[in-house]
Order: sequence, then structure tokens, then C-alpha cells
Amino acid sequence: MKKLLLITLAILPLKIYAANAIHHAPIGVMGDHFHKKGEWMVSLRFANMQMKKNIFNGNSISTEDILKQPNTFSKMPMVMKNSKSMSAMNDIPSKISDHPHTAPMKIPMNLSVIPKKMTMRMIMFGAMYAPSDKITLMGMAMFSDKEMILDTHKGMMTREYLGSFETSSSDLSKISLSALLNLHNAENSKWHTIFGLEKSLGDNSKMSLVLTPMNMKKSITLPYGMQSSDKALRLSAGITNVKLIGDFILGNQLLIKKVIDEKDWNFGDEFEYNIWFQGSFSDRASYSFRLNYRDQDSIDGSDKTIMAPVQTANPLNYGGEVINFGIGINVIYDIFGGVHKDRFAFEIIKPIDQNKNGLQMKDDITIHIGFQKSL
Ligand SMILES: [Cu+2]
Repeated sequence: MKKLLLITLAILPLKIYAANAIHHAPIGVMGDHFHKKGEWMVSLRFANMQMKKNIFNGNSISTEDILKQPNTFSKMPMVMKNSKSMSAMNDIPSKISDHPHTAPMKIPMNLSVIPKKMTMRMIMFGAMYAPSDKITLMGMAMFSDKEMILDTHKGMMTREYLGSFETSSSDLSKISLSALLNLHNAENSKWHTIFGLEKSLGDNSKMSLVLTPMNMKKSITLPYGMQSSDKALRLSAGITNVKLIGDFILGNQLLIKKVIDEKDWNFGDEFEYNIWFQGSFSDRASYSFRLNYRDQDSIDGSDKTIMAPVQTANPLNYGGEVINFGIGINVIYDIFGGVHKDRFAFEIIKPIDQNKNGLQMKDDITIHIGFQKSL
């Protein structure tokens, strides 16, 4: 009898602290669960995001219509290394905009390079540690790899297609440190807050060869979206509620990210809301449905060397609202041994509504794959 009681006590904490597949949120949600005092967890996540086609203020737009969009940089004096020609151009700004064919640099009046496909891959290493039952600390490092395929058209007259090219960048993108603070821990409803700092690292001025509308290969500073980092420091704050309704889980999370220290430019502040529903196939396998709403501001500031006849070179063509729907599974296996089991998770996400600012690529499917192990 005494033995039985001891075994029950030993198993009990496991039951409460995330023993079943359903006890962790869908893998795309961060900072959803707690650990018990002294416990560590390590995680490895991989995300693959695709973007295809373009949308203008949320509506689809054809290649022909993108080629009719004005190139914001055609009205600006060009930044040139030769100060003589720089001052000469400053003297005749009206001539540049009024008479494009006589402009010294032949800057296309309209957008001439069109993004066709973008792939972003992210690898995230994470660690969690609970100094007490009330607080769990969470650290994360993210590597990103971006690839974009673009089509170049002639800058003027016939606007004919000249060819395609690819740009890419990869780097350590950011690191973050957060604390989860338990506010309320009842049997069927748990509340906790998240506070953290996120530092963007990596290159923010990577250069790459591009095919210009003059049909020449030239090395330019890649547009904002292709840079691995914006070098900004962000504060993140959030609140999470996880409810147990019968055998099901209903989770809610609000998360904001605000830039508190920036360089010349930074990606906009973010607001994110997640609501997810989970059910169990068994203790070892659960499924999830998730709605995700994201609203991001456009880019603040600019990099004067980023100027190309492509939508991504304009800081206003960033941010906006996207609503995503995700389906996921969590499974528990016992592969690597130890006190705690091995958790694997998969989630596939598809946008259901996109109202992005200005002219941008359209989000397509994102997949998340994760491995988590408590120590
Ligand atoms: Cu954890």
C-alpha cells in the first residue's frame, strides 16, 4: 500500500506538468506551457514558409499591372559616389521626374523587377528552465535562410521580360529571452503572462547580384525583406489562457512586440492573437486547430542604399493583417530514454485572409516541425 502511494506520488507531477501530448500547444505557438521547479526543456524547431504571387492592398494583381506601378525612387535624386554628379542632379530634380528619358541614370519610372517566389526557412534552438513552479524562463536562437526568385523586365517602352534571377541570405537572425509568470493555476483554467527581450542580430545590409532593367548584372544592397536582421531590440509582452473543457483544451494567447531600440530602419511593431483547440487521440497523440491573427506595422526608417525598381525596396510595402488557419499534431515517443518522453510536433498553416500594406508577395503554406525534450 505504501509502495503504491509512492508510485502514485512519483507519477502525479508528470500528469500535471505536461505528460500527455495535449499538454503542449500546437508547435507554432510559443511560450504556452510551464515547467516544474528545477526542470529543463530543450527544443528544436524548423519552419518553412512559402510566398507566391503578389497582392496590392489585399487584392491580387497581375504582372502587367505591377509594371504600371510607379517606382518611388525615380523621383528621388540618386545616391552616387561621385559628389559632382550628385550636386548636378540635385539642381535638376524636376527634370528627372518630368523627363525620364533624359534623366542621367535612366531610372525606370515604373516597377520593373517582380518577385515570383520566396522561401524562408527558420531553425530555432530553444531552452526552458523553471527556477520555481511560478516562473519558467525561455531562451531562443533563430537562424534564418531566405531565397527569392525574381523576374526582370525592361525599364521602359516595351517592358519585355529579360530574365530571372535569385537572391538569398542566411544568418543567425535573432536571440530572445523571456520569462513566463504564472498568474492563476486552477485545475481547468491557467493564466500566465510573458515578458521578454528579442535582439535581432545578423546582417542588415547584405549585397547581392541582380539583373537590372538595363539587362546588366549589378551588385546592390538587398531590399529589407531579404535581410536576415534589422538589428533592432524588441520588447515582447503577452498573456495566455489555457482552459480544460472536458477532455479538450481551448487556448488563447495575445502577444505584442514593440521595437525599443533601432538602427536606421526596422520591421514594424507586431500584434498577434492565437486561439487553438485541441483534442486527444490518446495520451500520446493529440490534434489541434488554430486561428492566428497577425497585424504588423510597415517599416520604420529606411536604408538610403536600398533603392531598386522593385516593390520590396519601398518600406511602405511591409506589414499589414494576415489571418491564418493551422492544423497540427503532437505525439509522444520514447526514443532517447530518460525520465521524460520525447515530444514531436507538426503543424501546417494556410492563410485565409491577407490584407497586407501596399504591394507585397502573398503568403502561402507554412509548416512547423518541432522536437521537445524535458530533462
Ligand atoms: Cu517547455
